[in-house]
Amino acid sequence: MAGYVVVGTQWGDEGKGKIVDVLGDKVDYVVRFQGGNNAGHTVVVDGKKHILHLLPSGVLHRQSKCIIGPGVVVDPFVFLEEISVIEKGGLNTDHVFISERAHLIMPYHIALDKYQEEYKKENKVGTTKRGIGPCYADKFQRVGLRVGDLLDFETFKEKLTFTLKMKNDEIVKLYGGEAFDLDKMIKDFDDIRETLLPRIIDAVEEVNNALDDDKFVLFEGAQAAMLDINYGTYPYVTSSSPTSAGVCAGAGVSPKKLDRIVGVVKAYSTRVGEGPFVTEQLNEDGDLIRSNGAEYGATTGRPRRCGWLDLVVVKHAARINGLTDLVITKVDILSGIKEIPVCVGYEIDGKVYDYIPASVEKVAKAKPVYEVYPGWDEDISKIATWDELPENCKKYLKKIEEFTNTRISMVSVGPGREHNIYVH
Ligand code: 2SA
Ligand code: GDP
Ligand code: MG
Repeated sequence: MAGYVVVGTQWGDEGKGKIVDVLGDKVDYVVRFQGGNNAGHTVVVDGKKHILHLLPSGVLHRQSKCIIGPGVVVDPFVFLEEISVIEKGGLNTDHVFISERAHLIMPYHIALDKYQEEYKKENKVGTTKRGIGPCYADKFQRVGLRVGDLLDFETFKEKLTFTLKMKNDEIVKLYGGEAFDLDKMIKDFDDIRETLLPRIIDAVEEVNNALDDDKFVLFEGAQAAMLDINYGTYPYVTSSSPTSAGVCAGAGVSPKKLDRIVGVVKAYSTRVGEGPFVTEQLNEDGDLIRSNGAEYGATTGRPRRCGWLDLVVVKHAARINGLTDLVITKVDILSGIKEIPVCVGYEIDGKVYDYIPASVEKVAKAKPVYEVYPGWDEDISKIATWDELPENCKKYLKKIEEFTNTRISMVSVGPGREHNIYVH
């Protein structure tokens, strides 16, 4: 039995998609457990770029079963669109399934995401506007519709009739928006229902049986620790738990079944959306990282905010996830930078913290305490072994291991499947 978890340790976009794909030729199952099509996971195969939003990044490997798990929120129209793009690219998608328990992102969730962001004005979160927050809110308010409801369309219609009235009231009365038409929505779902039905499964049974049968199951996180609803910079977070604990809740598996918990760390920091970002570089250093690293949102195209590596953040992620391994990505992007600062503490009102305070107001006031590392000039993107890496690059990586007390098992030096250095 092997249960592996791959999670983001910063604010997302660390390269989780690439890492899942690299492991993908060995795994039997790839399971998403939280989030939805807010994710943008980029996989580059033979120079061709695939951006996955809802489908697990294992989808390009025919042998692994890909499961959209119970804790995911599913926009069924986006799902079918993504399936169609993959199939048009000549790949098969018969191995992709959705949990009965996953919640449906409905058209009114997408509308509400937009209305709520506009209403909040300067307090907006900077969401991807894919309906994620409103869908999770309905789940917890216990008025959500689930993928499994589509199996019995009469019940689906009854539930939708009740919920849509409630949602239309909010849209019209609070936001002055236009009400959604019930009959049209029923027809739109009826049109796609038959196509979806063969893919709807009891994922809790399937995944637990697979683990019991000694299969290799990879749980693919979306977003990251600092966007976690409980442990991120609340309220500038997403609405789910992108951590190893989220795997247990969102895939229905015991923590005892998780053998390795791999945290993906980008060699510098980026953030999309609002919220504090202690090492942000609003200057030519930040611009250089953005252009060299092509740091633009894989879902929305938004320019990502860029800054130096924040080890206080990565240590927080190591702790709350119980990371067993680190994978460091985009180390190649730092080549040519003369001196590379690394944040090892937060100074807040005269006190130095080596952990993330709970209060977002405190984090917003934090001044980074930096250690500066000498850079390297060499292009490292063709390097295949640890020994060949420039000495200064090794020192930089060793600092990450030492500060987080977690071993590095892989270093990624380019976007392709072949750009990896295996360390242990
Ligand atoms: P949401 O839409 O409710 O989940 O937004 C809440 C916050 O979570 C952030 N978030 C993300 N941050 C980084 N990457 C994400 N995926 C895309 C990508 C983002 C994009 O791969 O680049 O294209 O803009 C992602 N998804 C959610 C979001 O920015 C809010 O701060
Ligand atoms: P994810 O959301 O964590 O899967 O990450 P994204 O796909 O949103 O963003 C990561 C970007 O960096 C993608 O364009 C990847 O192709 C690219 N990438 C991943 N690893 C590396 C690497 O080691 N070096 C370089 N240069 N690019 C990488
Ligand atoms: Mg991404």
